[in-house]
Amino acid sequence: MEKIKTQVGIIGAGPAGLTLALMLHKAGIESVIIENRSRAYVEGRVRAGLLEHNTVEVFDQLGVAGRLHREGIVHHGCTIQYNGKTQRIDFQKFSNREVTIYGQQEVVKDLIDACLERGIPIHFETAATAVSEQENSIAVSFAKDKTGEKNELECAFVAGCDGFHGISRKSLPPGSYQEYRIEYPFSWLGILAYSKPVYDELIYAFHPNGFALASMRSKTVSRLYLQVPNDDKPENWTDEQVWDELEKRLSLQLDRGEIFEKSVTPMRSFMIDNMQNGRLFLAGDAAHIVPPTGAKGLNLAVADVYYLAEGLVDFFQKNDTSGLDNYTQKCLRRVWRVQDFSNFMTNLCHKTAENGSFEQRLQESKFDYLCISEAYQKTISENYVGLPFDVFQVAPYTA
Ligand code: RFL
Ligand code: PHB
Repeated sequence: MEKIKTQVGIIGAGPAGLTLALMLHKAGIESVIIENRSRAYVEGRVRAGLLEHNTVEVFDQLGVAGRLHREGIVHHGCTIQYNGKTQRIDFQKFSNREVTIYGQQEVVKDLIDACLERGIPIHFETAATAVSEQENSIAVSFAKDKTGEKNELECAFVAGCDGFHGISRKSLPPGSYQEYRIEYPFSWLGILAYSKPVYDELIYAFHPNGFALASMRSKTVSRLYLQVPNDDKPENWTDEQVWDELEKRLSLQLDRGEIFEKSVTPMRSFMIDNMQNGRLFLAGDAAHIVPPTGAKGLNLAVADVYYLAEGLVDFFQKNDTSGLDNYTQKCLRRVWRVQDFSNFMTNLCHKTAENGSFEQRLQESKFDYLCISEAYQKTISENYVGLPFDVFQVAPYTA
């Protein structure tokens, strides 16, 4: 049996776990990351693409944003479209902040490189199997894939950054949290294609056939999504059908290049209202999922670990536990804001009701109001670019 000791054990080498490890390292705090997948798998997983201003600032402070600034694409607005009518949301005018398009795979590659360069150990293909609190420490049991041998990581604290399907949330005592969940009756069919984006900024489009989103990864790679039924599969769609439907819903003629990735993602809102038990702290998708319409999941994961790192640094440097004590409350304020915004964007842009129904007319009226009201545009803008971290420093209320 292998036994490793460190100050903070981190389960999961996604954006949350990797960013936390780098923040702690900057403050001289040791950590070890345990990741059940291989490095190639984690670096190849296709997911998010849009980074908030806050997230880029964090990566700048950690000294990992060199390639991001060279290859990322800065956007100062986006377009919301309803039945072909468009309204631009001007981030610069309303929020004086911007967003950056840079694939999550690239973020993860940069973070892994930085961790390994800085001597932060990452154990790939190693699954955490249990978390157990001891008298003055906490231990993560882990198994190396092929041997099945039981090993232990002993730490002062554990950060559960192991995503929605991880073990950390399941390690919280039953009854110590309330769960909130919406399963939407639709999914996203997402493609990556060698196709020149014919649009400068993202387009979120409602169409009577359903939602479509036009995003990008570079000047030669487009990322596009279509609303599809929940039981739909990538193999149900030929490339030609995908392009036809995208062009129809976006009211655009696209560059029909080679599609090299096609997958279906279910849409859900999920969260628990407690992100800590004793020495175990949850962060990122382990504690909450948002539908991707607001482009918030990765950004929220980075916000969680920003607060968690603050609390851990205060503990190790000043023996001050207040940041850790308030961790859940600080995170939840932001999580609820992001849940509301992601749900709002989802309902605004997707086909959720029959065309011509009362609900669809209300949706149309929201879009109509959006075109008239700068106040409404500002509300969308400030949520979309991300509210600053310090806005959520103090818990506003106790439920
Ligand atoms: P992750 O990225 O899921 O990482 C968790 C890691 O934990 C590992 N793991 C374990 N390791 C050891 N032992 C175990 N028992 C383990 N169980 C799991 C996993 O292998 C994995 O490596 O969670 P994290 O770090 O919290 O990051 C969250 C983000 O990945 C996620 O929220 C975003 O991808 C969501 N998202 C978007 N977020 C944005 O901010 N902007 C976007 O534009 C955006 N677009 C998207 C998205 C997600 C999408 N999909 C596919 C869900 C678009 C899509 C289509
Ligand atoms: C993406 O580029 O993958 C992306 C962008 C914005 C979203 C969701 C996904 O809202």
